[in-house]
Amino acid sequence: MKTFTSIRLETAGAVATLTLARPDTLNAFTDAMHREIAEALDIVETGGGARRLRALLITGAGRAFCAGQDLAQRKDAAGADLGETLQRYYSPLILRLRALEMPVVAAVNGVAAGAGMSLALAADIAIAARSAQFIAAFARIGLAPDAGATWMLPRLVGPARAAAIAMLAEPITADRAEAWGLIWRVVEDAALLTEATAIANRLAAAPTTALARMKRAFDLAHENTLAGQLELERMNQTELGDTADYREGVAAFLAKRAPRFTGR
Ligand code: T3D
Repeated sequence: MKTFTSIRLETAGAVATLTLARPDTLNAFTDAMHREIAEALDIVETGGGARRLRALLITGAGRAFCAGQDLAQRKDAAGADLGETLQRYYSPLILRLRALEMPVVAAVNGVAAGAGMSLALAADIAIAARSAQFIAAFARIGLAPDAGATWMLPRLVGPARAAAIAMLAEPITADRAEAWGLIWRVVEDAALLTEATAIANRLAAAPTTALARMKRAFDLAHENTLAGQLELERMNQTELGDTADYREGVAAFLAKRAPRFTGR
């Protein structure tokens, strides 16, 4: 597996783990880190060579998940067009994760601030250590949420909470994030990686194409009419009904045994 400087990419079985690894800056995003993440996603998307990857786990090294944009890179940014960085790095990253044909799990090991919070929310399943916090830090520095946060926040927690989370930019505890539906689950700090890896392994053994169609259907549901969504569901089942995993699922049910899905 390729070696990077600001991230790590490891694979175990069908699970790829991408670790943001700039712990001295709480894993803040630099342009170089973005480029490495893009390279890592190239590897993940193509299945990592001979071994076919079927789930992606994202976490952070050290005490944080990710503190968003590296502000040291913005010291002399007066007048700079920040929209360019969004266009070049953040927006493609979020779109790639949402379009990835496998489930994405975020293991939020510590603070997730700014675009770091957006990254966690872009996962299909986010689980957090009890000590983790979510901070929409953008307003603290005069920005509005980005990297998909304005799209994800109201959908996850409703408009009233989304507005307060973004405008007050207060830390949201992991417990509150779970209670509000921002994330799937909170676990004890020491159990985070074990639990997240177990979820990723479970997803990697699931019918991958069906999971990929689910994530697309859930995303499109926000803009579709009911009739449009019914049509999308029809197209999904047309495709999925012709997969080896569907045949295996039905055969396993009838034989009263556990299914062995291959992702095909
Ligand atoms: O610019 C564009 O391209 C537009 C896109 C924007 C996307 C965004 O993400 S905007 C939001 C950027 N992020 C922030 O505003 C968060 C900044 N960080 C913080 O507010 C705090 O660090 C935290 C609340 C996340 C954590 O606080 P705390 O007290 O636990 O840690 P700390 O002491 O503040 O940070 C520890 C170290 O990490 C410290 O370095 P030092 O003093 O030990 O050398 C700190 O400077 C560094 N660090 C933390 N966040 C960042 C950072 N360095 C660079 N950039 C950061 N974002």
